Amino acid sequence: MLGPVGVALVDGAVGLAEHFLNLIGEEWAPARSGETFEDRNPARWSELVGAFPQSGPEDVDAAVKTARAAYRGWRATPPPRRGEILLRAGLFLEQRKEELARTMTREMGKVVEEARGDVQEAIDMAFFAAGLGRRPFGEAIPSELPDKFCFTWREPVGVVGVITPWNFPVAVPSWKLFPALMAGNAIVFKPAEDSPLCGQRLVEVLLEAGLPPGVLNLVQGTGEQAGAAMVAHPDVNCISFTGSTEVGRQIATQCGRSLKRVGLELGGKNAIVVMDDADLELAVDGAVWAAFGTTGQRCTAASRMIVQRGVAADFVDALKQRAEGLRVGDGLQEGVQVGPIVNERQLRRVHGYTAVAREERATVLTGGEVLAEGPLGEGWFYSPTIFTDVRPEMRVAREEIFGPSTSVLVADSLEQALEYANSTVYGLSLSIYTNDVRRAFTAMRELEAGIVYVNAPTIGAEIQLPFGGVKQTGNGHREAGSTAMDEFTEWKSIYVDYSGRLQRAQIDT
Ligand code: UN1
Repeated sequence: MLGPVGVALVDGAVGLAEHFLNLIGEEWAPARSGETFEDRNPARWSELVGAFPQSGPEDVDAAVKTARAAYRGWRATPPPRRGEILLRAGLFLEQRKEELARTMTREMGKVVEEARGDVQEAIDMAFFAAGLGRRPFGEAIPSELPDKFCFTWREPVGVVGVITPWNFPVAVPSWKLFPALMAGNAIVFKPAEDSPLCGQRLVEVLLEAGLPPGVLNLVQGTGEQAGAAMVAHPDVNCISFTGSTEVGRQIATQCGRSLKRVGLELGGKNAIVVMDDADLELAVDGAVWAAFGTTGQRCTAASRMIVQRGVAADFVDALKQRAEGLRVGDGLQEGVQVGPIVNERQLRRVHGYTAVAREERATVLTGGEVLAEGPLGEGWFYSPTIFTDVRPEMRVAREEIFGPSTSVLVADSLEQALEYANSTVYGLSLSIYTNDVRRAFTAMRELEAGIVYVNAPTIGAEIQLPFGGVKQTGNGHREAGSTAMDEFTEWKSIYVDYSGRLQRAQIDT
């Protein structure tokens, strides 16, 4: 039995939990149904973070109507003014970085140092998005005809439904909320049910920074109820979703029927390629960080190591030693490097893949165990796990695990390593360690991914570059960077003819 002790006891004390609310316009309100769900600390499941509204279609409908009403005014607000609000939000986030990071660790488990990084990513995004308000919103383009002026302009899409995951509970929402707001959209925001408090804190910061009421509405709940209601709502113009490929596919199917715009950031099966000329110590450092950092719960996590045969044994030995030396525990404790898995379902899923690895006759070199001794028994912990003797066709080499488990594949050449790297349906982040400039540039060209790293691991994207993937990692959108507003804007092309006569394009010269 995986269940930690003490849950039943504390379940009895639910009435003592702090109750949080939705935000619809200016009003903080419970779900219409009155139902709630619990948010618990994955490192100590008996610890209740709070109870949150279990929202349904009625709550979503109220939020969408409110957003629609606020939209006109916000859309008419000059972009530099919108930017000033985002700038202030970034400054507030800076002030509250520590507090928010600790809330994050309690709520979803990542070690506090990484939680600080998560908040920092949102701060960076706030400052970046704020600056966009004073950057061009379009282009002046010459006309083929005299006395005719042409330009383009970005317009908001309207009401945007933002559905975000728990693994980057402040950073990922910031990639969506800040550019969508900068673009002049109104928003209904549903944070993941495993990180509702981080979502609420982010909303509070934006309100304090001066965002007019109604422009950003918060609806807590599950994907099945609140999320689905947003996707189905006829007056939501765009859905921006980060999560699993499976759910993304369902959302895209539904949005396709009504031709609703949809931006998807989905799964990954990222790999680090290590060539025999690489700096092996550097590669092992990168591998440990990308495979086990954030307990492997990143869409950019490296869950495959593709190592050239000549260095495979040394690499694997070093990786095993490092994995076994990692300190697993409560992310708020000093020195802990690997926090818990977010919830029991995910822990079972991760452990399930160890069984799959065994069935497929891979070797479980280290780890592969639910950790339940002493205080670890109070939460959802898993040992850093390495599978060896893995072939590219095995499920553990193809499917996203989203936990601290990584597979080592051995390749004979650069060509084979790149083929293995590209052999999944995903294409988010791929990396190569080599000191050979020819190999590096060949890899940059051939790797099928939205993000490629050379001599750095698969994690560590910075917000001023586009973020997103190819193949089934998404549907072509990129967040952040120069593309930040693309998902949330429509282009308008405007032609002004001041010649005073009819001028026919393509005909009159
Ligand atoms: C994610 O895993 O959803 O590059 C985002 C990185 C982070 C973002 C990860 N900056 O790993």
